[in-house]
Amino acid sequence: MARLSVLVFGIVGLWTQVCCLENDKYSLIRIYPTNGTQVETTNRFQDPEHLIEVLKGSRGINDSLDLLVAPHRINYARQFALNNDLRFELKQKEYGRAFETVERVPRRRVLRSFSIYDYNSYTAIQDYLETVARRHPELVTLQLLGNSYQGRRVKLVKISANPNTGNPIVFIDAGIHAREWVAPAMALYLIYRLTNDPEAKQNELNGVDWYILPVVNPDGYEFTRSSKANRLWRKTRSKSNGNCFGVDGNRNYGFKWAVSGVSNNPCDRETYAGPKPFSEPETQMVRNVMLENAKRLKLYISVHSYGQYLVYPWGYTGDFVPKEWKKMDSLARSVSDAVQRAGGKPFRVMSAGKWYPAAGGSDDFAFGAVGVPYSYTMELTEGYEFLFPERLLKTVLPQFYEGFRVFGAQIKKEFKNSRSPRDSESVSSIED
Ligand code: 0X9
Ligand code: ZN
Repeated sequence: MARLSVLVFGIVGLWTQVCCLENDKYSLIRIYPTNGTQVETTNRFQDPEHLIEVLKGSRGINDSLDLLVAPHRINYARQFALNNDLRFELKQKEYGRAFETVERVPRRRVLRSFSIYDYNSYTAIQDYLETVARRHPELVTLQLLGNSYQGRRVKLVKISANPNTGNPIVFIDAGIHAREWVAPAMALYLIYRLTNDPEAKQNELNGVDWYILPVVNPDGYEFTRSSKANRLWRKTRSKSNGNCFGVDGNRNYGFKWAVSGVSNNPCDRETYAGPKPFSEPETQMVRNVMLENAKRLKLYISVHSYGQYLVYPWGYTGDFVPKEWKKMDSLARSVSDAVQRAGGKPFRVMSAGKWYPAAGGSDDFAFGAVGVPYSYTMELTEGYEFLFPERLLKTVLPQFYEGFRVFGAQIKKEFKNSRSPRDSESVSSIED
């Protein structure tokens, strides 16, 4: 009998760990810290009964801790807020149902053809990239970077009107965080416009090469598509010693690794930094692109969601900014203005660490270790969190594109034909 009850409780425990998001009856609760100590308190929150799932940690003062809570645990969460003098908000009852109202269920679209304004499967995305490369061989090359942890092939899209001139490079990646679907959608739209828009050849591609990696973390991306229960997964899918999965790719880069804003617990759903820097094949691939192109790489942008932020180094600390901060800040503000002129919402612009300090991000690595002069994390969309409605992609992607055009124009103005003698030597030796 004792053994049976252990078994039953074990199964129930396991069920609650893996299945809780499946339950449509769970509510979304938000808890708001209003000072630094409260931020730390909120981020220590844990439910001993495992009936509350932390969806998102607080990223700073007035940024909420988001919880998914079983109906009979709402009072536990409320009490936690009361005890710590935190604002409590029951944001949405039966949050699970929201998934179906804002996004179509992935399964239903298996047989549909690819659309740039849809959230597409990784396979459909790969097929699209191959098609683009076939249709525009004079502009596009695909470079196989390697395989993800689960063996998915990862390809870099290189768009260049003049691959041999040694143009400055803009490198954009997206989708390191699995649940942030709008980011890969943005990267694909960028590829679409740069290769289809006749104006792009005259402008964006004139003197600048664009390297785009639309889905850095395909295993995580496919996991979030596999069921409603997994929709809010953030990390990679590598397996650690215990029974826990994944590393936060944006805490895994080898610059000031793990000095702030990370978890050391592999079972933490959000910010586990990994067993060592660059433990993940996915972050290794991005690192390699940066290092191989270090000299020509002038702008790096990592696309994420949510909240409309455009932030620059340092991310690992909010105590100071690099001496070059003003240039990055003012370019970000011009980008934001362009998006606004196109009808979009403005970006909040600041250093990432002033927003909330978190080390091991790709933006800090690009700027601090590789020496890329302009480096950003771009957080897209406001108002829908991670479930940005597919039907709105048509509206926002073209607006954001106007921001990317401003980025490109600045890189062209500042770096076109400004190769150092060493740079031209290496270019001519390639041509030889
Ligand atoms: O925390 C992150 O990794 C990014 N936000 S997200 O909600 N998409 O997870 C922000 C990263 C900013 N950059 C650094 N802290 N280095
Ligand atoms: Zn992210």
